[in-house]
Amino acid sequence: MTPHAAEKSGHHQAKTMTGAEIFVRCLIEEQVEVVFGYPGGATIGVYDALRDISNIKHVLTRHEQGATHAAEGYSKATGKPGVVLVTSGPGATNTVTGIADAFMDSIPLVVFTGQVPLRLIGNDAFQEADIVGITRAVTKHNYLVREVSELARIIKEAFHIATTGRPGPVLVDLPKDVMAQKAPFEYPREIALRTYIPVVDGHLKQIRKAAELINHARRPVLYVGGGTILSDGAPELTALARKLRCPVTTTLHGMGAFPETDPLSLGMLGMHGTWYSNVAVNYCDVLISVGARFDDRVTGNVEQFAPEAAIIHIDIDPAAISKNVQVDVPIVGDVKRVLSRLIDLVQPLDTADWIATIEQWKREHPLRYQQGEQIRAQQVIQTLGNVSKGNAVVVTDVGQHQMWAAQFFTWVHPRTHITSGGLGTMGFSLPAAMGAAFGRNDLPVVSISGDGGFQMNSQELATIAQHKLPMKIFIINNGFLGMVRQWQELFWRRRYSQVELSNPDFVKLAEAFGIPAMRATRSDEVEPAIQRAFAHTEGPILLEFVVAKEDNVYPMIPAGQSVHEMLDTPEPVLASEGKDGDGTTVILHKGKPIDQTEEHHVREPQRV
Ligand SMILES: Cc1ncc(C[n+]2csc(CCOP(=O)(O)OP(=O)(O)O)c2C)c(N)n1
Ligand SMILES: [Mg+2]
Repeated sequence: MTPHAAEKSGHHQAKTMTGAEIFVRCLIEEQVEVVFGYPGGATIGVYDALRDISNIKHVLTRHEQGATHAAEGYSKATGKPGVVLVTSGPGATNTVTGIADAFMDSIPLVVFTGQVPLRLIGNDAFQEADIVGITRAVTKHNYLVREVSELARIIKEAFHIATTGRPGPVLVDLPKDVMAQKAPFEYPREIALRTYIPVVDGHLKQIRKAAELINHARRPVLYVGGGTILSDGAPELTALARKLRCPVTTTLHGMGAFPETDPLSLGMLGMHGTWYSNVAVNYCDVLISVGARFDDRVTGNVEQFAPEAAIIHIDIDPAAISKNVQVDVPIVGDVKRVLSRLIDLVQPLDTADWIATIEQWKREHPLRYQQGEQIRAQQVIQTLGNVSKGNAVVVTDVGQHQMWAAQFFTWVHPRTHITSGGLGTMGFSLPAAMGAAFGRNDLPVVSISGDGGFQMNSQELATIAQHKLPMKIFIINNGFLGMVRQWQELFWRRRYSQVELSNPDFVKLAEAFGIPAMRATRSDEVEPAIQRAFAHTEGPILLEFVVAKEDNVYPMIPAGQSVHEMLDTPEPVLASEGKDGDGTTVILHKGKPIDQTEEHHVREPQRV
């Protein structure tokens, strides 16, 4: 039989069913386990078809934004695509922030939206929104299904496009009448997209060029982004760094790709990165960028970023190459595959001098904070790291607490750090952590929000309580939109404008949802509270930490500036963790104490 004839006869045998039934069958074919959604008039038929399906769990969130962020968290924690189903009009527009967030952070989502019947489209029908038009700029691709006979092919393509190449969100708009029409169902086995064929194997000539550069490096740095984790390339990256003896700095999304317990780790770079990672990038002679995109929060002033370095850039997305920073050796391909080839072509390097210089910088400029009776957010995060030993999925929101979490937790595993990096969406953490908790039960899931961001999606406490998800929900309450307050303090002469918050009683709020909750207000209450939260495994628990109101995140490279304008932590680096005159203690993070008699200036590395 010719393939064509086989297809034809297949169609003859295929069972005829409604669009709604086809939709459900397609999800089963894609092995979708969880759908986050919210029903409405335009999707009532689809929800009817979902009702009797037991192998797909539908999670009814309390807001469509919650559904989209939950799907993102689920995807980031598991590596599987996140699936969302909402109704037309407001249901669809409520997903836009989450879709834009997933687009910026390359998260594979397939978002299904209900739509008014085809003949009403463009008529300002009740609950009509042109969601395909609205989301064009924030989706990797989107579809309006016009014929029920196209539905299965479109769904197959949507999952393929979302999950391959540089991952991203794909939206499929489902008109109500199309979903009621009938067609024979057969799930396509092949994808035929002539204009979409991502390159996964890097060009061997380019990989050889990169190896040549690396083999002559004296001061190399690996600059590692989220693409490394998305490609499951963390083991290859770690092996490469150790073979080369090359220091590793990660972006906000790269954290977990390389264990921070390794002496080669420099922690995060960029605006709120460690002092020594930014200085190392400034002096490096070869910068190996792996699945990172030279975001402005990393580079600051691009003219002065890694000024002495030849730059190698490994990325699956050809559009990301030389977009922000001109690179010397681009390699388009999947990080995991490119690294596994590169590793055989490079030799161990003599980086002993370089590493000794960096060690000195680490001693002189560690991450640190001064601890008194009042709680500081840094203490909460560091204690969480110690109690969990890095064995937790930590989902942060946006603001100061997000940066402190990046700095003061010790990240060791890929897919344990989840945050909104590209879009910077307040309100992300609670629903994203909820999604992660639906996908993972091997590790505890911790949501950390500021008092501002928590209130943006706190309605999801109801979903969390309903499903008794064993989540630990932390609120870092500083009574301020802290990050904006910090900028107003530092760059707007402390003219505070609309940054002070009058908050509800978060403990009572949690209790109203049936979630046990505790408040800590003194530094000696932090560890016991976190211990208690980790001992509580039956359902969710919420902890509110009342922290210093006006505290700043350091180091800081002001926006658009360079490493030369970096503000280090103003607090002293003491020789030991002793009590200071004012009853406070200086606590270092991942840094060894130094002898205070040493001079404090940037030691320039020897150039060879
Ligand atoms: C949806 C949204 N609106 C506004 C902002 C701008 N913004 C960035 S950080 C921040 C303050 C966050 O305050 P909070 O949640 O209390 O966290 P904190 O900085 O105090 O830790 C604001 C308003 C944003 N990132 N997202
Ligand atoms: Mg706050």
